[in-house]
Amino acid sequence: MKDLNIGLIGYGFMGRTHSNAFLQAPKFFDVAYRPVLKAVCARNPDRAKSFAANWGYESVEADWRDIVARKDIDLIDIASPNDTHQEIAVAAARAGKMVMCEKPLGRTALEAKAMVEAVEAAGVPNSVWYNYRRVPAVTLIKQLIDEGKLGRIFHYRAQFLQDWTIAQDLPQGGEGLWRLDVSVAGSGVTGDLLAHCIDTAMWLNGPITQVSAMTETFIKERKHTLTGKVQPVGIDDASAFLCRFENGSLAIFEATRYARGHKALYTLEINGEHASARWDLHDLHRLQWFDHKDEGEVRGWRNVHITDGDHPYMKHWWVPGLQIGYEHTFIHQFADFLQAVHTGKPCPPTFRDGLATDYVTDAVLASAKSRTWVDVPKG
Ligand code: SOE
Repeated sequence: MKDLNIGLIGYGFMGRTHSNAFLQAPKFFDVAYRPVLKAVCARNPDRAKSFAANWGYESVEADWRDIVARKDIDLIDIASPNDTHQEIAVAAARAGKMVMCEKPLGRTALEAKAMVEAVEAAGVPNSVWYNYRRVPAVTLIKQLIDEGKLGRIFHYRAQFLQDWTIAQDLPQGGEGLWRLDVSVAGSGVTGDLLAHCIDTAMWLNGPITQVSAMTETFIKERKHTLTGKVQPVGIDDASAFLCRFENGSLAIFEATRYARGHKALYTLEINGEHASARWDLHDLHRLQWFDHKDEGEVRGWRNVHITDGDHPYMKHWWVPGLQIGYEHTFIHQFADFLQAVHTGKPCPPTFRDGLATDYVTDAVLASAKSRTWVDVPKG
């Protein structure tokens, strides 16, 4: 089996989910490559060293340019804050490396476009970690739609609700809180949470053509961790939009970090002519399914436990009835990525798919600002 040498940039929450995927994928899936955790790069050398020791990275680099320049690295994985994505991805592609990147691809579609051009010009495998596509129940919804089980689609709705930024005295910026600093994150919940909902939605239901949005920043000033000064908050704390899909269906999306009591409640529902499907991240191994063809007497919403061997990805795990969780979505994506590299096929969501999502998030922010409907540019 050939080695596939990985250089990881960033060691936060996402660095951990990705590292776990690199280690687990070959243990559960038949893959053509042996992932080798060659190097990790991060700003804090002591933390980088202990991260490397914990996950089994062979070496530590202080500057991402040194990892990109290394001849013994095949894949650059970007798990660092959003403001670093473009520069690293473009340099990695130019150096002929495969590139995987945390979502959102760029802080703006303009950044994402440069990244798409770089990977496509270099012809290197690429993928964006929109992991929720690979929850087995969500993958199953995609299969059911593709099989025509829902028929014509009328509605799509999605929410991603959190409550971790309600405290007035929570600072912005720095490690762990860069998501609150607009210069680093690019936007607030639009790029962080709605982007997930949009990626899944366009995968399931096709392109979004027009949006009408509203956003709000509830806490206008926060102390900045790096400067120690109280500074204006530039991110959107809450974001909601209506939209139209190319297939004629209508949708409503909402994301917030101010929904007291909700920690990471991603829900989606799609309503078709014949059937409807619903999914909830807090119960991620279940598909809620309504089929109008069922006999009237027993017709109703079914709650299907997606743990059987014939459900997507599940034959690779335990035995029917035993469920899997959040971390497995990353393992699935990495196993699919290795298979795609082996067969020379793309591993969606590719950077081009990530750009399509960034076009929508840009349009959402533009619409909220202008208080008008905004057309989404075609990829
Ligand atoms: C934010 O809290 C966050 O960690 C996102 O950045 C992730 O993408 C999402 O999956 C969970 O929430």
